[in-house]
Amino acid sequence: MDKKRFPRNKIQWIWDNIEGLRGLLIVAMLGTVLYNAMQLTVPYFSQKIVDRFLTGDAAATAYESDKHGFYSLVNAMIGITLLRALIVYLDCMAYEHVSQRALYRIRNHLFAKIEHQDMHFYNEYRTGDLMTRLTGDLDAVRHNIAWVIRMIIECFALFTAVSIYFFSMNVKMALCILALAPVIFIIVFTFRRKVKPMHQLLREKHSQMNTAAQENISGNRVVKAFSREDYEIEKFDKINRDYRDTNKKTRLVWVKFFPFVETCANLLPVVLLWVGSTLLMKDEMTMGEFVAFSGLMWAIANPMRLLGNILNEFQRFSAAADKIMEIYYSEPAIVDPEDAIDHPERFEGKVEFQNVSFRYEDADLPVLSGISFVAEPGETVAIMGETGCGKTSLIQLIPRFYEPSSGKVLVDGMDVSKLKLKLLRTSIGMATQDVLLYSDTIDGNIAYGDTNITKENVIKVARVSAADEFISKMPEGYDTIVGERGVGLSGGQKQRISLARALAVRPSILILDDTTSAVDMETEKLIQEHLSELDFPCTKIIIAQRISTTKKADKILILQDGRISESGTHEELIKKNGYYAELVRLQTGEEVIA
Ligand code: DUT
Ligand code: MG
Repeated sequence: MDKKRFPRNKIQWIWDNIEGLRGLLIVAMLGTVLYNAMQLTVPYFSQKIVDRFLTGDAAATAYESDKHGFYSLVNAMIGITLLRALIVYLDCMAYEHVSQRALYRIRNHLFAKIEHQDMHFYNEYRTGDLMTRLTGDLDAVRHNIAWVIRMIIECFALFTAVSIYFFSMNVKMALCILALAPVIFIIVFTFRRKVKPMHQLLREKHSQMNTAAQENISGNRVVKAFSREDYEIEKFDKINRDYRDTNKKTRLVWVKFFPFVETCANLLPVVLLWVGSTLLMKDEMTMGEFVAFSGLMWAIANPMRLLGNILNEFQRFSAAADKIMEIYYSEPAIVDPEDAIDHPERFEGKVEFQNVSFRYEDADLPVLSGISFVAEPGETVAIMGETGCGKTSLIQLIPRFYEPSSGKVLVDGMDVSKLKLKLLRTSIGMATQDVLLYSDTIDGNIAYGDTNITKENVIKVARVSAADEFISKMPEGYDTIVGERGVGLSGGQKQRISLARALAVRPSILILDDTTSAVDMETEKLIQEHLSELDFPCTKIIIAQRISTTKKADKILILQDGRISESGTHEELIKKNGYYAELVRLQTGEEVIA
């Protein structure tokens, strides 16, 4: 995404996210200026001590006649050093506090953004990449607030304070020392230009590595099944090596520039000695001033040396912030329309498709074309068709996971795109084709859509789904914790829990996508019977492959190449002697009479 499209720049973005702590950050920044300015005091007092007590004509008697003056200077030096340490401590605490709060806030915001995204977003972004944004990238932002900002201020404050002090002491000497500054700036800014794309690349490699690890961990069963561990380890090694090399290359950019900066920094004492001794000899500078210059030379040299590191870290932040802001400012395409229709009563459950066509955003050809049908309230509509014909795509248009390219999907006569999304989706109970259960108890999984549901009702929907029996047999019954993605359950058991979860919300529209495909025929028959006797009105849209599941439906739709090729009841379709009749022949082994 083009970063110009972000409504705020990076600094404004951070500013937005430290609301409530902006005062503290400003105080912290002033604190940084203060403790750096305080660096000057020790050399200042040293200069006074040298000039008054150690050099000059009166030096021999000065200490005896003004012991008090001597010790107050020494005590002031000690006092200020201790005070400075305290300020540095408080200052670091303040930056840490602000950065952690900003991090917390941005992380929550990002998570909410990701949660509200539409299907298109999830098709586009890989889990590993999103995880990188939520972890490594965010840490770069924290580091930027806690360290980079502080260091930038530190360098500038120190450099400026020392420059002013130098000029106030001795203009000639100051000019000679600071003459090197422009050279440093040229070096550092050339470096910045070179290192910027490197950090973007590095960030990309990091994300690739996380994605590879994440996919391997969640897909380890496939790896094991095909005994591809060595292959995956080798593949990961390549990505890891790639990351290492990019990391090294990025670090090496500074190594190329460093000798120049180092030479400049090392030239400073030479300049001091050379020019300083000339000025001393000409009596244009006191010994105390010379000591002060010498004692503060590091305050000019250090910022020079640190600049590369600071810029490196800033570029790392910049690359990470681009990635985070992309999500931070992203908006899902499917949102509540203005004046979204809220519908306080329960939907009757009429579902209507009016000449609907649909194409995935990244695909050339439409998946569905000219789909029209009506499911009256309480009816059961079965959708059949060979794999990949568009069944799942079709039902995903009802809860508005995707938007049709043309035509309309209506619920109770209202266009779904005009309805409040939350209302629409809470009225639909859906059991998706690949079942995903959470690492929670079975009870918690079934009650996912309605956390206020009573225990009796959980058991009731589990009975309807023919799940109660196997759940009761488990060691801890409904309190048994199922692992990530439902580890510990069979495919058919997972499907039945997923059906119970869909039923638990007592939906007006129940959508089942191949939900009983892994359940044995006997149990499936039982489920079908239970579904026809639900104690709440409900329109059912059922995708299935088995005739036994669909036979009793009020309407059967046959999808072929994204179009409805046949529709009608079991008997009507047998009479048509088309795809459905062929399916019956194949599945029952019986010759049906057309
Ligand atoms: N498709 C995409 N992008 C997606 C999902 C599917 O391009 O995110 C394509 C693949 C397929 C067509 O759409 O060619 C229809 O897919 P769908 O999942 O709707 O097919 P299905 O009828 O549900 O197949 P199955 O019986 O295997 O579940
Ligand atoms: Mg499907």
